[in-house]
Formats: sequence, structure tokens, C-alpha cells
Amino acid sequence: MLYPKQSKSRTLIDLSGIWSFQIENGNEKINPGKELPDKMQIAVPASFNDQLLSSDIRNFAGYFYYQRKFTIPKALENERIFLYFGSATHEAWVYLNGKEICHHKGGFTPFQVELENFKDENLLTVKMNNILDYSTLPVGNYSKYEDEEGNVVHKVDENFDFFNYAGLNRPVKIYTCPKSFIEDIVIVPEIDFEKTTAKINCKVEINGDYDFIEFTLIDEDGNEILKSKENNLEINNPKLWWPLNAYLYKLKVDLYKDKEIIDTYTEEFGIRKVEVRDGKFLINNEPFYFKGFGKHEDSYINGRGINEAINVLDINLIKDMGANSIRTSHYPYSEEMMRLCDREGIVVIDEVPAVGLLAGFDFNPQNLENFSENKTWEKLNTMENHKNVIRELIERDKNHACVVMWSLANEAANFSKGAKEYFSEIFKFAKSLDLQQRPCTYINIMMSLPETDLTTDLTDVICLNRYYGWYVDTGNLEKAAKDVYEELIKWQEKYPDKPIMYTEYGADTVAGFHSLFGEPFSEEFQEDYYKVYSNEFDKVENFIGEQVWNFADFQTKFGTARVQGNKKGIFTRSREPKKAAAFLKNRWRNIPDFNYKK
Ligand code: GCB
Repeated sequence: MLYPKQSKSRTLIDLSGIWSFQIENGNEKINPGKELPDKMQIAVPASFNDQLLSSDIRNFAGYFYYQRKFTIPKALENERIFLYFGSATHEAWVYLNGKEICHHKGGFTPFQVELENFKDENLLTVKMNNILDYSTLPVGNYSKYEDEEGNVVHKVDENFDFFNYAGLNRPVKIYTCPKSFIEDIVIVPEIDFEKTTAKINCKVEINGDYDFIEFTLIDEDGNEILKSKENNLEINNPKLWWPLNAYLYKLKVDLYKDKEIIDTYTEEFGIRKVEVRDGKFLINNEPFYFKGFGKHEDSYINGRGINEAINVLDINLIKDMGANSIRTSHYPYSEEMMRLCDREGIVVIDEVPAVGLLAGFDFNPQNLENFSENKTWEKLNTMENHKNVIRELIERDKNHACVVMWSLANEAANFSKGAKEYFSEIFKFAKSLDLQQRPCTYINIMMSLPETDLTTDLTDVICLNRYYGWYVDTGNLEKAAKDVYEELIKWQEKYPDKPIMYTEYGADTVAGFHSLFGEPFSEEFQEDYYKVYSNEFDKVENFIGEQVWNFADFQTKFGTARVQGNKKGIFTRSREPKKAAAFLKNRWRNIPDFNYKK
């Protein structure tokens, strides 16, 4: 599916704005063909949770409705008309004038439906739920019960810490296409470094009749550098896409019928090569060092709803810090963010919403010991949805130069019986879909040690989340240093060809809280923590990157270890820097993007 764009052959209508909203309470039945009874107003795109000044609605689990009216201008009536959702979190049923026209499960990837029977004025109703259980991704602990009046009450206890923001979090659009149209474009660049040429393989899917397709390659200055009817373009001296130095070409695809262009779509892309070899992560044949952050899509009021100003600011902060990369923890971010990362040269580890695949995990460090007998792979039933989210993510993000690796899960029970079978299938599936053959990984949890992890051979890069000195031996940074180093060396010895990186390490830090003794939660502790870890990283040859947890403080579910959210940010939720920011900035500005580890 292509990102909806306006062109000479396509019209785009944005349905952002104020919609009506309704919670389904108890056994109340809402008629999607009628106006919603409550007449609550809600902004789209945004999560509903923080808009309505009601903690009941904020923490609601179950079914809810969004609704608005729209009109298709007469001038567009002869076109094909699609209704597109950037996302609907987590499951949606779409009704047009009371009739169900589509259903989608999974809260972080786009979907669309062709509109066929519309009237002068149309009632669009989207029924959704934010229920997470042992079959969905992310994973939640779900139960339901009947209250005294016989009403069904849904309860979701998330199997992860970030707040379960829901609703129409991303843009909703209507766009038109001609009768025959370009349905998809897959671009696979292949660089010949010796000949300094690049082949650009373009696979196009067309819906309907046409005579031929013409490809035009356009450089960043807008010059047409090549025109061809073949889908294999070759250019000399290609300008490569580099981290923080992005060069984007445009591929214009024109669809011809009876000598006329009937549809045209322009896709931006970068030419770059990604490869894992000899314990190194190579971009354009150069060993890359990841510096950056695990993030969240999280901001005041919008919740997980798209916030383009925050996205722009965050990327500027990332660049200012001397960082070069992010992980889309723990779900695919908006397409708008991915386009921004392409443009700005931010390297992305692109993650599916496979988080919480660890039955019974409650972030209680005291329970860390009990997991070897964990029965996750007997209890969970996520395979089908896991494959769906991988397919939908790769379909959406396949052409993005910024994406250098797919992360197929965060902190699953990779140490538990059944993990090998489960993940063999998942990795095989992901690898079969990406024509660019990007590396694949999963993000490894503390209990998955070199001695206990069962699936490392599947992964291209060993990605570790570690909390020595925080969740384990809280406050003891001397011990943390030893643990970090010894574990890294064990991984390196066991898998000498696999690069290793940290994808999470951090300590909750309350901005403005200081301590003469570097106590946990103080800004001093956070800085010391990062100094200690950095020191160990530099001693390990195959260590190829550090992404701290987290870029900014973020909202979470309630818990005794969460004070109005997770406070491991280097920045506060409103993006003020904590003390550790200056240390990391100085460190990262002095670490080159390439060839740091000789
Ligand atoms: C983790 C999770 C992340 C949490 C973090 C924490 O390991 O991957 O989602 O937010 O720990 O702060 O506890």
C-alpha cells in the first residue's frame, strides 16, 4: 500500500479535525448507522485518553466509537475512492452509512478500504477496541466480568509498562485514484562499489488496464536523470544515502493508457547498502556505530497520537546530541516519522509491536529468578498476529532508506522452552518478505544470558536490554560495570561473528532531584550510570552501538515503580534535558558514526 499523496492524477482529502466520540458502557448497544448519542467531541488524530477530563474514560478498556460526516465532491465521483487510516488502535470496524465496510486488527499499521456506495452526505463510524490479550500484539492480560447490573466490564492489564493509549492516533484520509492505478512500488537499490554504479530494481503492482509504465529517476535538485520503460534502472556515480547525510532520489512512476498518463505516483528513496559481516554492522561498506535512543510515540495531551512538531523537535535534539539512530520501541511509528528519518538521515531499527511476549512479567525485579520455568510459549497464542504485524510493517516500510534492521520482538521469553520453534518460524517469515534483505533481530531481555538464551543463532545482531545497577543490584555501579563487561565478553566469545549492541540501559531519574551521594533517582546517579556503562562498552571489540532507555520520560500504566510515568528519559516529557544529557552529548559528539571500533 502506498502512502496517500496528492498528484496530477490523485486527490487527497484530510479528515483530521473534531469528530464525535462515544464509549460503549456495559451492555449498551450503539447503532453505527445513527448519530452517536453522547455527542462528546474528540480531536483526530490523537489518542482519546487525555482529552476528556475523565479518569474513567482515560483508563477505559473495551469498545468505543468515533464518528463524522463527509461529502465527496461531484468532480471526483468518477474516480476510485479510498478511505485510509494511518492506524486505529488496536482493532477497528469501519461503517459507512451503517454498513460495515472493513475490519482491521493491529493498532500501528495503516489500512484502507475502497468506498463504493456513498451518498451526498455520508456517516462514517469507526467502532474500535483497545483490548489486548494473549493473542494480540502487544500482549495484555485480559479478563472480563459482569457487574451487579449484569453489565460486561473488560479489564486489560498490559504486559508492558507504556500507557495503552488508543483511538485514531494517526491521520485519516480519503484519496482518489483513476480507474486503473498504481497499487504498490517496491524499490531495491543495489550498489556496485567497484564500478561505482547502482542498479535500481522497481517492482510495480498495477490495478486495472494499462499499456505501459514509464519510470523517471529524479535527483535532489529536481533534474530528471533517467527515463526508462524497463524496471531495472542503472546509474553511474550514484549519490548514496548516509546516516546524517541523506540523499534522496525520486522515482516517478507513470502509467500510460492510449498514449496518455492515467496515473502518476512519486516515491522517494535512498541508495544505500546494509550488511552484517565479521562482527560489524556495515552501511555502504563502512562499519557503523549506533548512538541514540529507544523512544516512544508519547506526548502531553496527544498521548500516542501523531505530533509532528514533537517529531521534528526530537530529531533536532537527537542530532544535537551527536546521536544518529533510534529504535521504534515498541511498535511501528507513524509513516510521517519514517519519512522524516529518511530525510534527516536518522538510522532506524524498525520494531513490530511484539512486546510483552513473556507470560506473567510484572517488572518486579524480585521475580527475575523465576523465569526459567516460564511457560510463555504454551500460554500465548500470538503467532498469527505476529506474522500479520511483520507483514504489514515490511509492506509499509520496505522502501525506507532509514530502516536498516527489523526488530521482530522486544523482551520475549527467548530463554523459555518453545522459543526456538516460535522464533525460527518468525525469522523465516520476516526474511522471506523483505526484498532488501535487511538484517533481522530481536531485543533480548536480562534473563536471556549467553548461557540461557535459546535463539541467538537466528539473529543477525545481538541486541541487549540491560539494567545492571538499576533493577539488579540497585545503586551498585561498581558491580554493574563488572556485570556489563563480563556478559559482553561472553557473548563475543560465543558468537564472534555477530555484532553486539545495547538497545536499552537506563535508570529512572526525577528531573530536579539531586544528591550529594549520587543516590538512585537523582540526576547525578543517571549521569554516573551512563559513565560507567560507556566505559565498559569501549573495551569490547564487537560492540557496535548504544541506544539508551529512554529518549524522554513517558506515560505508563500505574505501578509502584512508576511516578506519573517512566522517568528514564534523558529529556523530560516536555523535552528539558537532565544532567546526563550533557555527558552523553559530549561522548557522542566525539564518537564518529563510522569506524569507531577499529
Ligand atoms: C524494559 C522494556 C521497556 C521498559 C523498560 C523499563 O526492559 O523493554 O519497555 O520501559 O524496561 O524502564 O523498565
